[in-house]
Amino acid sequence: MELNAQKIAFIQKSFQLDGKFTSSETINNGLINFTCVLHFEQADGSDKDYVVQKINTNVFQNVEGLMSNISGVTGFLRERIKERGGDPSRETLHFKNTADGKYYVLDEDGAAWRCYRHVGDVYTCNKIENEEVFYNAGKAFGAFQQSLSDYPADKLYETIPNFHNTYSRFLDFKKAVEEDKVGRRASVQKEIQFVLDREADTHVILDLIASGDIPVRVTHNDTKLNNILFDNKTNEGVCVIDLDTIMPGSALYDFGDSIRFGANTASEDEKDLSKVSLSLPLYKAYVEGYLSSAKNSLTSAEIENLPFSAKLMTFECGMRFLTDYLSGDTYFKTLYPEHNLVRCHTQFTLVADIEHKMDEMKAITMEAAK
Ligand code: GN1
Ligand code: MG
Repeated sequence: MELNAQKIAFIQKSFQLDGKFTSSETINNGLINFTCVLHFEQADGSDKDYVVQKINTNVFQNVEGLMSNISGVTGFLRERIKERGGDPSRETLHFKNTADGKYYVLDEDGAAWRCYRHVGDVYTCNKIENEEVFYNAGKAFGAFQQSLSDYPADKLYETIPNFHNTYSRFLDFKKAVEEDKVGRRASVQKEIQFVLDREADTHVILDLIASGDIPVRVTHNDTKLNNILFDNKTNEGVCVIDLDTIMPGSALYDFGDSIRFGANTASEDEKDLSKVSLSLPLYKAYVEGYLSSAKNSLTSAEIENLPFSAKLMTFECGMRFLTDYLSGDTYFKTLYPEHNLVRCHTQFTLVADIEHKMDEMKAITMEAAK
């Protein structure tokens, strides 16, 4: 998808952006929203850059609720950042509002758009080349969770109900198997069995939450490596982005999802499964970084379950890819017909590898938590 001149003019006017539009680039990191950067030349010759997103309203049906969460959370973070002497213009997102004070605008086709200031001198990462960067990712997500520890959870609208309720995801999966909408079921019997064999895992964290052993916190819920901006010079994680799924949840969901994506030795859609494995050095780096900022607020049940959460979040994501494959690829963006199945295979290969390495992961976690 490309933005045409008419759409760019509409966005510029709606969000009252100064300057003359010069160029744009699409960012292909996310599997849900459309994202691009727009450059505007200012009267003094300098550039002002904005990130513009078309919100996927198939996934986020209440845009008003979604954007009210995001403006609430970024406003809250801005105050925390100022208190600790940080730079709020780089360390949290700054959404632009429209003339009537809204943080999104609907175009003539009813599509919802939003816009935030581009943060400069940073990079994003889809694959970790160096352990220090992954340590910094853990530190940044741990600190993000800490900063939101006293955010009033009752102010948050649940943007996607049961987002990391793995049991409810399992029921959705079984329904997709039963319905077999696009006739793919017969070709994925092995994958279906892989899920069925692990049903017991799907309610472990839910049970711990229900018994009160694990607290409900305000969590990010989509802690992929590419949802952090790293500083070009220091490699520190300066800003956590993609705030669409901030909801009450478990710290374990955030930890586990970071490992799923970032400690995989291959990409999320690698076709050569011999390249897919859980890197123990990367796991160690992330645990150490995460605990360096979050340890004091975690309960012992949370710490003990960090390795399991890596398995569970990888399993849940693989099951979601398989569910979408069985349902005809209606949720995640796909680039080719088997894309969701390829992603499912990488996730399940990683789950099996995590199962083999569980004892080592537990030992690393306990050592880092000392
Ligand atoms: C989606 O939008 P993105 O790419 O950051 C998805 C996550 C999945 C991830 C898999 C709202 O995240 O839950 O883990 O793809 N986000 C939503 O790559 O469903
Ligand atoms: Mg994202």
